[in-house]
Amino acid sequence: MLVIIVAAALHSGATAALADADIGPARAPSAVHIQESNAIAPAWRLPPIRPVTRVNPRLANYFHIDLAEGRVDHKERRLAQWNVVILNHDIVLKEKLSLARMRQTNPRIKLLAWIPLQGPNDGLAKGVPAPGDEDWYARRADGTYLTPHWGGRLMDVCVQSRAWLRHLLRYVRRHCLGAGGYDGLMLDCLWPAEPPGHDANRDGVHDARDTAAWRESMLFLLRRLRAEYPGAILVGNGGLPWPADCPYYEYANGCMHENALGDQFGGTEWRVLWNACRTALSRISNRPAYHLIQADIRADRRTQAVAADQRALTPNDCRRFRLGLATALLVDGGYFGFDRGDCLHGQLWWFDDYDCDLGAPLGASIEGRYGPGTFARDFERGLVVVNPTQTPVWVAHTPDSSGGIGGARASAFTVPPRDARILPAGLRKPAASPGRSSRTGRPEQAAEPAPARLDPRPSAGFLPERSCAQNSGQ
Ligand SMILES: [Ca+2]
Repeated sequence: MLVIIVAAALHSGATAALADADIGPARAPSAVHIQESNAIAPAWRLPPIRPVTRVNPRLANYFHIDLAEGRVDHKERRLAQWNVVILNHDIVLKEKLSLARMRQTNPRIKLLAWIPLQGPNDGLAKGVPAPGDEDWYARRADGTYLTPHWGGRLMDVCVQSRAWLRHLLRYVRRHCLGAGGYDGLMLDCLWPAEPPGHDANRDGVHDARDTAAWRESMLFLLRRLRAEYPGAILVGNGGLPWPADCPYYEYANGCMHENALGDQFGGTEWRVLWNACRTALSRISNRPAYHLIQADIRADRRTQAVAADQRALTPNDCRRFRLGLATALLVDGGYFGFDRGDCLHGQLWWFDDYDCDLGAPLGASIEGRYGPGTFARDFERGLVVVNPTQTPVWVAHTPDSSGGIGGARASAFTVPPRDARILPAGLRKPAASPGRSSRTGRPEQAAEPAPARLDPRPSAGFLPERSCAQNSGQ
């Protein structure tokens, strides 16, 4: 059981791709193609400890693994710099972390308990039967156990009248969602379907009835949680976001897109990120939406072993960072995180880009202002431009023009292909005329305002030339 506990604690995330090919040891570092000569000195640093007043960007920290780099001073105040923090309750107990102290630093913070559906952490392990005829582990049709790439065994969410999920509900009630506890849960491995080969209904064959049984068990969990905790934030992680027809959306606040723009879960293209984001947000109604865009350094065929020791970001890491961060800013309900990735989520990586408070959005995102296929969004104190196309986009300094960036005292700049820029500025006010409606973002969002005048006061935030890829020695 100890092995299982340790392995589960090391598990970060979720993937529906649980084929046996994924279960073997990590590839040797020699297989990784990283242009180290292009690597840029760290780019990240420890976050500040000051009270949080930032409105945008909205940030999420998937902080559930206890790593040496995460054992820092003022840990609560540093973690509180993110808007959403996902915490492993084992670590909270072990380090005596105070949720109240985090809320003192950031009164609007949302703290979610990490609930690993596929592998108990220490607290959840108590009371789980050992392997045997009466266990709660997932099996194939031939009776053999299913093993995930993080080790241990997968859990069966159906067997014995959903004994594992009932156990989990008792844990949540007792340790997570009581008074003074977490604001909600991040249900890891909340997959839309059973892992490949799992005989979920234990009838000796693997077929569509197993998918139905799996989903119904997950819906049982979600319905119970929503009924008992109507105001709780319930977010699930299925690796890639849930598909549009997934019934979980009815009860959840949203889902995570793990390894966004990375190559581990198959979502390298921006269009995958954008479509999934819009789909997920369109399915959330009657409660606050949380779509967690969790980008990381698992890209360019970088293995987990290499990601664990990475000390710098490559230009491509920085590009994906900017693209993910800016994309999250295009929508309401988008939250951005950036770390080492699957099985390594536990960083306090802070970037200059996070220090610029853009304020509130002045409207929905706008498609095409800076060229076909581009997206932009105006904020009280800045402008976001996303260029997912294959050609550079020129954003000109055009004072008082009808389609430009108002009176910003900034240099004109280029947004390279498949990249993004955020231009901070002084306080902007919405113009009186409503402008045309946006074709992007959430459908209920306000119409695009006419371009607003920018206060010429210089900003201390990150100008395009100071964004991630250009930083060094931070
Ligand atoms: Ca079956």
